[in-house]
Amino acid sequence: MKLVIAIVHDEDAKSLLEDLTKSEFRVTKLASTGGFLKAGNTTVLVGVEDDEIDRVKEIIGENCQSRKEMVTSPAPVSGTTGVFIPYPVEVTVGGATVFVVDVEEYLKL
Ligand code: 2BA
Repeated sequence: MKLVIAIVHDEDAKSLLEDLTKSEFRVTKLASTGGFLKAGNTTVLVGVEDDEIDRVKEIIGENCQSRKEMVTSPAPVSGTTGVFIPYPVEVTVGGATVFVVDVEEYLKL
């Protein structure tokens, strides 16, 4: 058995959860925050049998788009003043960041 951990954009989470549950996967949604943008994102946990992994990855791919986001980064005004001004930098986020890990035990107690 595997655990799929997918970090996705908040806007993609609703349709992703709908499609996963429609396909009878069991899903947990966690509210999370990206360390770089410090903005909210969604982490989705899916416990699946090994032969279902490809279908889960497919559903994630179908629902998650990449997006351009702006982040403000400080830059020195000059090398010697020590004064920094913020300037916008564009980063590409996602579609989805996906980890697949082995599950040692799956228990319902
Ligand atoms: P954030 O950490 O907020 O990162 C948002 C986007 O900023 C990243 O998109 C990437 O394009 C850029 N970025 C992140 N760290 C950077 C850095 N040190 N220098 C330059 N650019 C950087 P994605 O790579 O698609 O990641 C989206 C979200 O997935 C991340 O949000 C984070 O919450 C998660 N994530 C990505 N890779 C991860 C990893 N190896 N471990 C844990 N979480 C990860």
